[in-house]
Amino acid sequence: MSSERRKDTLYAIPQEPLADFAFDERVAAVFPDMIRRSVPGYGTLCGQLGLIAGEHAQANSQLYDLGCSLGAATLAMRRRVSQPGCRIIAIDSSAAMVERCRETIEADNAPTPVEVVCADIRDTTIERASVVVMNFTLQFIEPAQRLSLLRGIHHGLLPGGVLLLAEKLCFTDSTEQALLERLHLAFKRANGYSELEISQKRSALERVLIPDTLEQHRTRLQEAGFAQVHPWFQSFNFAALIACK
Ligand code: GEK
Repeated sequence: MSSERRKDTLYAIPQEPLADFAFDERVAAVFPDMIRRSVPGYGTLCGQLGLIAGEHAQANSQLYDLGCSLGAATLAMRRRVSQPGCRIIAIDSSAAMVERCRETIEADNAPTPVEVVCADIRDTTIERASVVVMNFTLQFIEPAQRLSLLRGIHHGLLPGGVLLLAEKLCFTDSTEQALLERLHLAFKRANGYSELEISQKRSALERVLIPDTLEQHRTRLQEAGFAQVHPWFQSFNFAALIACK
């Protein structure tokens, strides 16, 4: 069965001990279903991201998808980029994701060339970039390493280049945190996840996915050199920003 149709039941039965969440073969096999049922607004966000990339792509430049997973953002960009001489570089450190991503990209016939690379984005040099996408990936990077990663991205962007950053957020205001977290839980329940699945996934992610507040993102992006930072989308506790060089 293709990964497009496989249901995420990874946390449906009790797991003891419960291992930290990892982007392994089991996750890659159910990833489209997992992300669609877990991240509110994901489909809308990917579509609009393609449109924004199309608006900012510069002729003869590179577009990056950092933490590409199965290439949803890469495909969204590829379908919208019409400028000549563009190339998309999709990078992920999970071999299981990269293998499936390559198959998806090969099956797509939009003309912009795509290179899918298995690498750690912390070791990647960004060059001649007009658009860099980091869709729900910075949250998996050690917090102490986030600023230097963003500095590298800023350095590799051309004048007028943009970083499209999407992340799960946390909030300093406890009422806002409680409300948006409750709505996210309701979203997962409405998408068929059981209480056991929700609580086991949450525990597995606890040490792996560390969210920041919108203010932390803004401050860090400015410190990395970005001249302007604008939120352009939010669904519950998930948001997308555009940071302009
Ligand atoms: C999407 N952007 O569908 N280097 C490279 N890849 C990494 C690293 C790293 N250091 N750390 C994590 N990853 C995608 C969704 S998922 C988000 C991105 C989620 C990769 C990891 O292997 C995984 O594929 C991806 O970042 C995060 O729009 O599952 O919530």
